[in-house]
Amino acid sequence: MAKKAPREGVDETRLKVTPPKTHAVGIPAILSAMEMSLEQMGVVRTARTLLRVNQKQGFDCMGCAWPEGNHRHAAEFCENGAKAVAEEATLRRVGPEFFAEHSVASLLQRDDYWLGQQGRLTEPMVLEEGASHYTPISWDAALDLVAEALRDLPSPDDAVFYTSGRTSNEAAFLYQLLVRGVGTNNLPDCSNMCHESSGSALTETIGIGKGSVRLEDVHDASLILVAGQNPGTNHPRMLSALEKAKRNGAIIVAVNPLPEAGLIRFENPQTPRGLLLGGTVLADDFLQVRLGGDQALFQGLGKYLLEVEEHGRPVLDYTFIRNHTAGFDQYAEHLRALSWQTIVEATGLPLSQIRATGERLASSPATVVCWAMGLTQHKHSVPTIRDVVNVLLMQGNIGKPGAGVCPVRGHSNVQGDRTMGIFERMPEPFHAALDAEFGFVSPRKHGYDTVAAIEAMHAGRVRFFLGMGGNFVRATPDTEVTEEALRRTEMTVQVSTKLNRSHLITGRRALILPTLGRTERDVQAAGEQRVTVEDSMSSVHASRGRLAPASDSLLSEVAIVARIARRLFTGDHPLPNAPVADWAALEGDYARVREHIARVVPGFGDFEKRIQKGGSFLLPNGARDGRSFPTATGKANFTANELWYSRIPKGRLLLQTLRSHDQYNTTIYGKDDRYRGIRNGRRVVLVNPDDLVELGFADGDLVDLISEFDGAERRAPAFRIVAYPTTRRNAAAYYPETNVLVPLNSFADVSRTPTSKSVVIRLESAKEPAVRV
Ligand SMILES: Nc1nc2c(c(=O)[nH]1)N[C@H]1C(S)=C(S)[C@@H](COP(=O)(O)OP(=O)(O)OC[C@H]3O[C@@H](n4cnc5c(=O)[nH]c(N)nc54)[C@H](O)[C@@H]3O)O[C@H]1N2
Ligand SMILES: Nc1nc2c(c(=O)[nH]1)N[C@H]1C(S)=C(S)[C@@H](COP(=O)(O)OP(=O)(O)OC[C@H]3O[C@@H](n4cnc5c(=O)[nH]c(N)nc54)[C@H](O)[C@@H]3O)O[C@H]1N2
Ligand SMILES: [Mo]
Repeated sequence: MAKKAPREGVDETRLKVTPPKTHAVGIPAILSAMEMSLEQMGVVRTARTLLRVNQKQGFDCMGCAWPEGNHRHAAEFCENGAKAVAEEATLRRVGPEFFAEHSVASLLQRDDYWLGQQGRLTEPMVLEEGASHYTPISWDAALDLVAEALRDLPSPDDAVFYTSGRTSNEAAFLYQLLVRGVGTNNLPDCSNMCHESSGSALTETIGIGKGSVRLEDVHDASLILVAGQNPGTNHPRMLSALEKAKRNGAIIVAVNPLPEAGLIRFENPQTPRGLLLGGTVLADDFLQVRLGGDQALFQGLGKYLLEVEEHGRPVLDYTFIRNHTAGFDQYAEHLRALSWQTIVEATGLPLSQIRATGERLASSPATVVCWAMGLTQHKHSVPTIRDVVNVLLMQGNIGKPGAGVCPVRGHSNVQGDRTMGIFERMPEPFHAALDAEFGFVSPRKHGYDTVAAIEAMHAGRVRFFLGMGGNFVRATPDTEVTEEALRRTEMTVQVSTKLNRSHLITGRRALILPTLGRTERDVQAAGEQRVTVEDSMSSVHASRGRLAPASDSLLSEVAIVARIARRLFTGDHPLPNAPVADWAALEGDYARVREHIARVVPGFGDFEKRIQKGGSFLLPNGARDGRSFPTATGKANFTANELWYSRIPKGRLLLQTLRSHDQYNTTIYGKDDRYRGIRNGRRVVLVNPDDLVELGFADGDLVDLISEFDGAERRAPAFRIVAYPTTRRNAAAYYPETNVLVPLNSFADVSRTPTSKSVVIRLESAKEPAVRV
């Protein structure tokens, strides 16, 4: 039942399918996590590690960005959090002997799962031009190479600096300073592929690109809509908050093309009740919407509220609308002109169900809407999220207890990284404060986001790429194009904890710089260090690892950045316009970094004091704290958004690319997806049984997936069909295997997030038999 973590690959020809589960967590989850933890870490390390997850003096779990709350359970346990920890705290090692044994070419034959299972990186490694193998290199020599490459750039904009969302505030702050000191804003990050659409829509409408709720608001809400999110797998601790809300009387409505287990029933491992009695039924209603039908749904909900109001039953909060918002009349006009028939067609939902949900809203005094990738990765994601905001604004559901917008972030510090300046177009006040603090002039020209960075690399306009964490080549769309893009650079550098494919698809020269993970002790000149992170609800707290580092040769991310900066900005030949900082002191004592942050980033006054003894603090949020909305109009903005939805051509399906229960983004823990009943394989495509009949295929058939966009075809070979209760004409398959199908030039309007949840595909009988990797 529970899965192991073998070193070898999995033979996917032995794939098994059983009916999907109707509930989440419970005993199987604990067993699964414990088994993987014991395999990877052994008994003592498992106990020591899992007891420290999300405790006030412990480390922040890397599993997700869901907040911890003030009252912590003895083991703030979550299966997938435990797996994320085991993946990092593993006792397996990838050292120089490993690289001597395996050529890059042979490693390229392995899949993401196998690569990740080999263990932690231990030494800096270099891949010289034309070499077949990585070889060891000293830290000094490696960092000299990086500095030389950056000094030699014809223009600072010829370098790209990626960030993934595990990087701490301290490392991220120094990193963006380094990059801006080099002279560019080319700071693409994982957020570009993730919640960028949320940030774009929320900044325009409520004046801050973050959520407006605290954890207590979720507990106290009367109605919670969970749209485009699979918390049972990706934010398991959120289920506890939903359960609590439920006990307080909340109604929960799930909006999803898939009947996801966690939303249907939840067995809370923290309470005996959850383990013994079969758990809580979480979702009162399940709206099985079409992919990309959410904009229509929210416009429909707005239309319902408006109609009720206009029939004489007061459901809108006109005091709020008058005092705090702009644009209501145009929005109402737009809703009146919209036909119910269009809404029904676009959502695929019965009118009665939309109206019943409208009625739930009408009678709710406080509503929260939560969402994740199901809303952010479509062409019309930004207008979709604006329409979520519209509905909440109608009833004054922003900036009052138990109500608000709740974009649920993914990576544990992705929100903090953005607060620290990891963004290709930070607002002017940030630049001004940075310049004043460090006595230089940071560049104002906007940099590349992820899509632009790949395009520029592909066009041969980028010489240097550095990845601060993450797995750029697997996380990004259009795998073949992206791989070619990276190969066209002069040098690729990856600061990483674990081996992944981004170490294998390289520029002419490549470096692996192994770094400390969150679970590990970080000792510097001034002693043991803490770092800080910001969760999905803008709460900042410290994180401190306790385990012995995976190897004596690891440097922290802070140290790596500081040492590159010293080489570039100090000594006999500093780069012109260098930021002025005592880099050695910053490396030696992260409290010194926090002093700078406190002076540059609003809301971090008294930073050091506020994170003492496990303390946390909320960053200011005008929308949440005082219904003040720093937008262009000075008010919260209603927006009238043209309704858009996918028209799927005949004989085609719309594919969403999503996560299984056994992965963390591009890190594959195993090849099972327990809740969806899939074992022993990932190359599956979930299709509605009626569509299979129509298309002339059957469960178990092996097919190629072919995406069609702008006249170009992309093929992902050999996927096994699984008949699955997804919405008609909507298919699902796992990322990253299907990234090859996501076109680079298909991205969301405004936010430019790749449309990973809406790829038009057709199925063809497989040309080749199943691949064994
Ligand atoms: N264990 C684990 N935890 C994780 C991660 C992980 O990979 N593994 N990743 C982390 C990261 S970076 C992120 S961003 C989050 C991701 O968290 P999620 O967003 O939950 O992740 P996905 O698997 O992409 O799931 C998308 C969900 O939206 C639904 N969906 C897809 N399209 C639509 C649509 O058009 N409308 C609606 N209403 N629903 C739709 C899908 O059926 C699915 O349930 O999780 C974070 N936490
Ligand atoms: N098709 C499709 N594509 C997607 C998505 C999708 O739903 N569909 N989702 C998108 C989303 S939401 C996201 S967030 C991105 C994720 O994109 P990334 O953040 O780039 O990918 P991860 O898989 O999280 O990165 C894993 C790697 O990070 C490194 N790592 C782990 N911990 C640390 C650390 O503490 N420090 C450092 N330096 N390195 C570390 C390890 O080497 C590991 O191999 O993918 C996006 N791509
Ligand atoms: Mo994400």
